[in-house]
Amino acid sequence: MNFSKKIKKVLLITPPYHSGVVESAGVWLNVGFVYIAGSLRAAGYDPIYYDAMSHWDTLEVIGKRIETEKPDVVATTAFTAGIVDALKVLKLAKEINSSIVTVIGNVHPTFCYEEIFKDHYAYVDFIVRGEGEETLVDLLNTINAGGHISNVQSIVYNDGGSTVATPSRGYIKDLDTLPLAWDLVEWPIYTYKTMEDSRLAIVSSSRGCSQQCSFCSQQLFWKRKWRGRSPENFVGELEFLRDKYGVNVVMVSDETPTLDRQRWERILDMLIERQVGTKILMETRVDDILRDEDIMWKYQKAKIDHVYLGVEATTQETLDIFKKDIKVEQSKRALDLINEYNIVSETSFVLGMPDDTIEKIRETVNLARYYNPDLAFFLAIAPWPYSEIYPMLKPYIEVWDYSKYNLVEPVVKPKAMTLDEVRNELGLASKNFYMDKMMNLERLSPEKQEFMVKVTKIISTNSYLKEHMQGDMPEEIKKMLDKISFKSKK
Ligand code: B12
Ligand code: SF4
Repeated sequence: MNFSKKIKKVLLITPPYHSGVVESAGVWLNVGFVYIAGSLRAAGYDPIYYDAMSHWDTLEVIGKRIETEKPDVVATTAFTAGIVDALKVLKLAKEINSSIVTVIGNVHPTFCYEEIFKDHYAYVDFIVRGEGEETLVDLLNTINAGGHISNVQSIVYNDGGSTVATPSRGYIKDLDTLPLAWDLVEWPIYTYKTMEDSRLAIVSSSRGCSQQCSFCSQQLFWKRKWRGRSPENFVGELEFLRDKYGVNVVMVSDETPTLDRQRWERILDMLIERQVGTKILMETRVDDILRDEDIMWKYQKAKIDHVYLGVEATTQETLDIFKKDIKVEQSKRALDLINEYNIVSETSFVLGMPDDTIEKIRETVNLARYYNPDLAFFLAIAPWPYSEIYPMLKPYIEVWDYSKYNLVEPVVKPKAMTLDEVRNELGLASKNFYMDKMMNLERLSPEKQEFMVKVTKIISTNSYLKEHMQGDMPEEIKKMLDKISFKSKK
């Protein structure tokens, strides 16, 4: 491989991929790129953070930006559903200027690098596997020094027709040492739609997950290892973002921020003592919430606003297939606890498994009502090709286009259902769940009532969601929404 010019400018581009659903709730930044840009800059490079996804930019617009910026490197990122569009970005970069070095990272390329090089080697120079900060800097330094790229750990490249994967590097030991390029973020676009005057950030307090859910990628990506930032470092960052950029709501990107109880409690204490005031949206595990029953009041006082628990299934049989190490009753209790403290409770149910039937799915929806989260997401199982459950799902896959592997579109055909039937049932599940919520609004606290009305309005006005929920909300719900919003304006 021969790279003639010195690398300085690195254009980090998020792929123009949209699954529509989460994006209706807010505009979300890419914290992975904020980390990568921070490390590149500390090593003397000139990174540009370009969130084409959040701008809803087309390939044409992206092309113009590449032409204007004239970068030495174009780098992008892809989980499985985003890989098709991410590869289009790299192809475009090479078409504009074949001397641009192209790089891709994140979970899908980390595992599916052979497939990528088999079909797309003409425009993908490097894949970075695993954590990107040290590897990308090492790669670019090696190219600039004219060194042997085979000495760079955790990369994959094409060498005269064969794919070379170098040995994996260890994980970054101290996450507190990583610089973040927050100043490169275009802050005004990032908002959370259910909150007025919001400025939304995504912040990472830890990396990794110690569980082994068979459908999930994260346990494999982090090899079931977990590392946390110190409470001082993390809480300090929330204060910095609040004071410098006006961030008043953050999503914590962690798989399990609560894993180390001592660290987590210290974070809560600091958030309370220092009156940080930033609203926090987070996910965690059922067992950690049960463990924390005695300090749930601290969650509330620390302004934890939403807790998402991956319940995933309502029968013990499916929980066992998913290797979800929880019991049905534990999930119910954990959601009750979150509700007791007036925190918005969210959960998801993964449906469309090979043995699912219309009756079974409807039963799940009834059980979802019994669980009583404020928000429930009825997801279509996505057969990520590197997941543990993949061999079991493979015979039932009917759609091979990765861009549909987004938990929204059904791609696995149950034995006794068509894909259209699964799509229909998922839509009905959401519609019925939220209608039920609206009919029983008075059971919720005033804060939650207001929140649910805003959410239902987003659902009923978003054309993409409307389509997925099998048509419009009934007239009585629409009238009710108008009436309630009139009341809350007064
Ligand atoms: C934040 C987040 C989002 C944000 C994304 C914001 C954005 N602008 O990117 C939002 C809310 C929009 C989102 C949406 C979706 N998401 Co999401 N999301 C996450 C979440 C919670 C955190 C990701 C994160 O920020 N991690 C922290 C950073 C520091 O780590 P990182 O991103 O992995 O980056 C590091 C490395 O991967 C690597 N790296 C990554 N990219 C690159 C690129 C280069 C060049 C290099 C060198 C290195 C590198 O270096 C980084 C630093 O070390 C994860 C779950 C989780 N806990 O990780 C799910 C997750 C990534 N999402 C997932 C999915 C499925 C989706 C949706 C399809 C869901 C849906 N149906 O709507 C959508 C699709 C997006 C869309 N546009 O429609 C799945 C992907 C599964 C898979 N294996 O494919 C995950 C893993 C959740 C899960 N457990 O299933 N998501
Ligand atoms: S679903 Fe959640 S708990 Fe399970 S492996 Fe993935 S990130 Fe971990």
